[in-house]
Amino acid sequence: MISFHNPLHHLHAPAHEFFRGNRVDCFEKPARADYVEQALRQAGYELLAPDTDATGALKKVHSQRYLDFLASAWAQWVALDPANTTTQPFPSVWPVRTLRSDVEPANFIAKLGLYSMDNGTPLARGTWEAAKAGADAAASAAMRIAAGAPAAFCCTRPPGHHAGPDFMGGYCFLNNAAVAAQTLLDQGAQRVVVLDVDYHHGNGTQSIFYQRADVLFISIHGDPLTEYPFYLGHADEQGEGAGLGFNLNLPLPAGSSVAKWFAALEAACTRISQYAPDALVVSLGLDTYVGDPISQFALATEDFSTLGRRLAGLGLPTALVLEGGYAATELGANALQVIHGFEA
Ligand code: Q9C
Ligand code: ZN
Repeated sequence: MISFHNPLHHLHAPAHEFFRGNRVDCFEKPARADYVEQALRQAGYELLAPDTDATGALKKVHSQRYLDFLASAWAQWVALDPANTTTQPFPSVWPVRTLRSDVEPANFIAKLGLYSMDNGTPLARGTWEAAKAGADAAASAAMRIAAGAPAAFCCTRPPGHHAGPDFMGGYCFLNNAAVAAQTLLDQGAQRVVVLDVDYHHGNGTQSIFYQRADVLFISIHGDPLTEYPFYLGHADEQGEGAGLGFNLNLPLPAGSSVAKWFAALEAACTRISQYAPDALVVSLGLDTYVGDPISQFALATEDFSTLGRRLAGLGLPTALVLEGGYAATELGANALQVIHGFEA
């Protein structure tokens, strides 16, 4: 399978995040992508550098003011105090119900809150450069399948599926899967499916495409009543306006069995075939793994091969985009199983 990597992912290396009130080492760390790249290279895959500029697609899935903020955020942070180069900004105030989000404040931390859904998405010196190169990698994978390749894999971090039209969240800044889907549409696809199999609901992707019929979004995830992102991902969210009927959420209780998970995958595949899309983008979160430190499903490494085989069975040009997965040392083996299963 054609595979792209993000040669700049190391530039996004925040030192800590918040977990239950404490500052802890980041779960979403550079070693994650390193392990995946290493596993792929050992198995004989070449990792290509991005060859497509995602800027055009980014402007269609994110607001300009959000993109402008993200590109300049680190410089704004350091401008407040030169000593800020050795620390990270975190938001502390958000425009929740009744507060205005149409006026961008001048205060940097207030801007950071405006463009964030949580305080769990640390922004660091090279975040923009890394996230942009990741979006380029996702666009590059989409371009290959648009040009006739049966499948392409995009190994990147930071992940993307929690990033919405104008906000970051859940370790995500730019929505790589949305960029891939938009790129396919821009290359002539009429209908694209984004299937999100990350443990966490892909709220950003859902929100980006919620009113559109040209992208069917389907997500299998831990029930948001108890799992992040909490405020989206319920079964009654079916899309709105022209997008009504083009959003399918399949939440499962935390701790659900592997059999339950694959039953949900079958329901997703049935809907995908009915939609008859031109292409498929998979938000490939591997945090459904039994050993994941922050998630509660139970897939074993061999189950990822079954997933890959089932996805291939849809018979669609497919771009696989890495999302979450925090059992870093096993991430390479798990990603490789999906690819091997797909190619079997
Ligand atoms: N601080 C993805 O898998 N909070 N994001 C977890 C630990 C957010 C996961 C609690 C989890 C977001 C792409
Ligand atoms: Zn996740």
